[in-house]
Amino acid sequence: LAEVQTARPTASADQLADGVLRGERRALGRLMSAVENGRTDARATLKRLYAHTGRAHVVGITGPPGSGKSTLTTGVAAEYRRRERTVGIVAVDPSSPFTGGAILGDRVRMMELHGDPGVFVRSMATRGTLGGLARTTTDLVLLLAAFGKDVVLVETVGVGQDEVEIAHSADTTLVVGVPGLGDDIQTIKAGVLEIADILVVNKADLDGAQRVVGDLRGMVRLAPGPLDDGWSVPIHETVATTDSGVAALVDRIEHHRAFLERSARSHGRRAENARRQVHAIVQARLAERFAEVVSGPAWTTRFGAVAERTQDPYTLAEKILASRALLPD
Ligand SMILES: Nc1nc2c(ncn2[C@@H]2O[C@H](COP(=O)(O)OP(=O)(O)O)[C@@H](O)[C@H]2O)c(=O)[nH]1
Ligand SMILES: [Mg+2]
Repeated sequence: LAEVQTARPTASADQLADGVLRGERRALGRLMSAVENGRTDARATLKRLYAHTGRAHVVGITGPPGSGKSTLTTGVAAEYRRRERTVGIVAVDPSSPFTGGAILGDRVRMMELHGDPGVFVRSMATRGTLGGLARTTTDLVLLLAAFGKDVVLVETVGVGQDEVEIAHSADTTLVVGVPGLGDDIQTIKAGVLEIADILVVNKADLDGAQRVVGDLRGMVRLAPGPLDDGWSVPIHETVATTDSGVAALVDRIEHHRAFLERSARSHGRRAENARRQVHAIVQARLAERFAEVVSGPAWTTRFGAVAERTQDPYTLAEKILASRALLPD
């Protein structure tokens, strides 16, 4: 009986995994919640599903708040649907129309996607998810890929460390700029060239769009794109609200995908992304283990000794490492 009971969680994880592979939306939703809640039993399922996740093309869409990322994401998704490709969307944006921040016009368009069985939308309203934003997002993307989506769009805000990490796990990353950012162009500048495969100037209907295009063109000329792999980063103008330039943007994404497939370096790029991913997992697990290991009054005393300079932090850290206490049970 004991054996049966310990086997049970694994069985249900397997059932959920099978459900996802069969395309059951309910199983997918349940697993996504488990991942978002940082449930460790979701790991077993992710392990099983990983082998089934290589087919989807993952497109990251990032940029400052209000630049039109959600509108653009909707347009890109709709265009992919017209091309008979299925789409998953992960929106990591607290003010996203996907999470209720939309003006009416956007909502209506969004609802069209919601009624389409070829589209699955998941939004994460909070940045403070257990297990870290980038990890959680990457796992949600993985689930949508296992679910069989041809394309997975990931909307994130800004170009902070999390976005850079998410971009590294995407196949194609769009960085969205808009006119009227002023000095913000400097802010995106720092991270942009490291992660952008395609630079999008949205709101091309507004004054100043040409200046942004010019600025970006100057920046791109000064620095090579990610990995310096022979891809020259295009600058693409769109008006997401009217879908102007959106079909051509999808053409460019497909062009980048084809580039990756034929480029000898794409293998290296994927391996490098895998290395980053394993690094992130090891870091997260070590942090978890560390927190478990150093709890309790004995440790309070040890840290107190470091604070009072009767013990140095290096020796204490080395003792922890040497004790192998950080290794999983
Ligand atoms: N004029 C103009 N407005 C746009 C365009 N794209 C989006 N918007 C508007 O910009 C606002 C923010 O859009 P949203 O997609 O929520 O931006 P996000 O915060 O980057 O996701 C909304 O009011 C959109 O209707 C565009 O190309 N031109
Ligand atoms: Mg948004």
